[in-house]
Amino acid sequence: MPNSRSQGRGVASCWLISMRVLLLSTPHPLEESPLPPLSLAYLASVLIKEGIEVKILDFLVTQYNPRKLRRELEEYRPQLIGATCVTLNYPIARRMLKVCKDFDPHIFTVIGGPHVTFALEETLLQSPWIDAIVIGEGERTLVELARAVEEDKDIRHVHGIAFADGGMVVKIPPQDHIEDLDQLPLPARELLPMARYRALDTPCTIITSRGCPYSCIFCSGRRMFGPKVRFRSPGFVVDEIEQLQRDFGFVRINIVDDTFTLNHHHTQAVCEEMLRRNLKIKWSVFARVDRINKELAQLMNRAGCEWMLFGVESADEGILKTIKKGITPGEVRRGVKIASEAGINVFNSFILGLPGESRDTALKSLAFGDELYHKYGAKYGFHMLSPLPGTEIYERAKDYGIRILSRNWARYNANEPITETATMSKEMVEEAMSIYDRGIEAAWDNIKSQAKDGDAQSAEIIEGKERNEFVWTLLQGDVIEKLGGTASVAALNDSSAESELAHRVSRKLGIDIETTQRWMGELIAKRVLRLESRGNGLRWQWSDAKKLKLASEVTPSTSCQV
Ligand code: B12
Repeated sequence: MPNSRSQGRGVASCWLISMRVLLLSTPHPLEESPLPPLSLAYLASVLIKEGIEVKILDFLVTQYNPRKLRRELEEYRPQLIGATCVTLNYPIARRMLKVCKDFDPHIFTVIGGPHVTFALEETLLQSPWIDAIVIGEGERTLVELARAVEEDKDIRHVHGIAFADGGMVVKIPPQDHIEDLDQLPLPARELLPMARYRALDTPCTIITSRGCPYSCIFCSGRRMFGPKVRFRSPGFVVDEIEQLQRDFGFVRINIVDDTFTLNHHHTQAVCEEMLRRNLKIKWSVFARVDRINKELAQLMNRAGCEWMLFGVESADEGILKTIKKGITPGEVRRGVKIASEAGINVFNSFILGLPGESRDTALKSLAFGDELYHKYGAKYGFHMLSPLPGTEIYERAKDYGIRILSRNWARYNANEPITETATMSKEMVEEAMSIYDRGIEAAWDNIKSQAKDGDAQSAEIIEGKERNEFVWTLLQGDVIEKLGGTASVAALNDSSAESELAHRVSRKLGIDIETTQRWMGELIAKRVLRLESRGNGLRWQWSDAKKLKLASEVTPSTSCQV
């Protein structure tokens, strides 16, 4: 059994002293487009429903360093800590949990998400400070686990976990999937620093179904949430969208279902409900080229669908067959045409380095992306194959002729070559990628020169990018937290306080004062940044909702058992 379990904790058996859970999101770079972590918001919501106290430390949009984490632990004193990660930020997640365990060996540490679910042995045996992995869908399991830890019970009774015991990994039988997703409370986004995401202008994530019936060999989706797709009721989905608009001020939504257009009846019902309530919100979805038709695309467009992302993966029919994608280039042309003619922006996503890839097939894919761009205005992106744990391509790499060159998970970011095929070396993958990159650079140079020639739209694109990098620096450095204190004299009127802050930020970041003032002014006008009284003084703050939801604020579902 893990160490902390056998040592026991004096307070655990009395629920008068509430169980405290801390959830951690793991940093990743701006290029990976940070979005509010839905996983943690869902996990927090079910814990709260059970009367368990929860706090989320979201290190995607706040500064992470071990000292800061230790300070938070000192203040919050959690009994259980859960971290989420994907493959590329797993190395940071495990180090964060080590900081927690070193801080207090009695804290029960747990990790979940699509990487560790399929890397049980390695995770547990190489990180003895991780007490358990929650496998797959996490809500039910985490509640059971938190109860077991709270009551000092044997965690062997908790379905859906794995832990190390005497150098062996014990895997407890899986938890049933949540059949009726409507039973889940709304994600507890009020515990997330949502104002920071709004400052970054990201869309807000929402999910309307879980599960995927397809068996693409490069994706672990089907095994993560099961092949049977479970749908939320359209009414609840749209209630949530309304809440995102009303309570959090989002104007764009990213629907993160594996395939939002899988079941047309469901897609149609969600769109019709949005139209019935006259929601003015823009949204994007992941879809499949073979799961779209003209009527549906037109309805989606009317309901606010702005972007549709298709996984095209390759232009080569043979490769598409090998990877079990179940689509043909002909279907891609048809799907892209339908969506774009309906007025939806299309983004086609390709993968370089798939089984059977050669210079010819890679060039064919690059040309295909270009063709669809010129015909339909469809944007496109290329990633390099990352053979992720839990995927068939990872487990049967040899059979597929894939040579895996690196086991450093941090490199599994799909932006560097970590595999080769018999006909496509790492260098050739890089070379094909550089053709794509050169295209992007040329497009960017074009925007810059148009901006120079006075084109307002191009200038706004450039300014938008720079503004976003500025906001990202503010967030990543906790700059407002460090510089936001205001001398009371200056704070007598808001505009002098604003100017004082802008000067400090300008000096700190080395950005000219006019630009800093303009960008800070925009954040203040958007109300994501505001002046608040703190103790005797005033302080600039991100306008986040309250961070801590106490168990006492919700109906307790249990009582003290002393
Ligand atoms: C939205 C999304 C993104 C967004 C935002 C990611 C984010 N951090 O929120 C963006 C566009 C930025 C993105 C980027 C990338 N993504 Co992405 N993304 C998704 C997507 C579509 C939805 C994620 C989501 O919100 N799901 C809904 C929630 C409820 O599910 P969940 O996150 O899995 O959480 C549940 C369980 O995993 C578990 N759980 C998770 N964490 C924890 C923690 C604890 C303590 C516990 C107990 C349980 C638990 O319980 C949760 C509730 O049931 C998923 C596919 C999918 N359908 O999940 C891919 C997915 C997560 N992405 C994936 C990948 C590969 C990437 C990229 C590497 C892509 C790239 N560069 O090409 C980058 C990596 C960026 C990063 N570091 O996150 C893979 C991850 C596989 C892996 N092993 O890493 C997925 C699974 C897609 C796939 N099937 O291949 N992604």
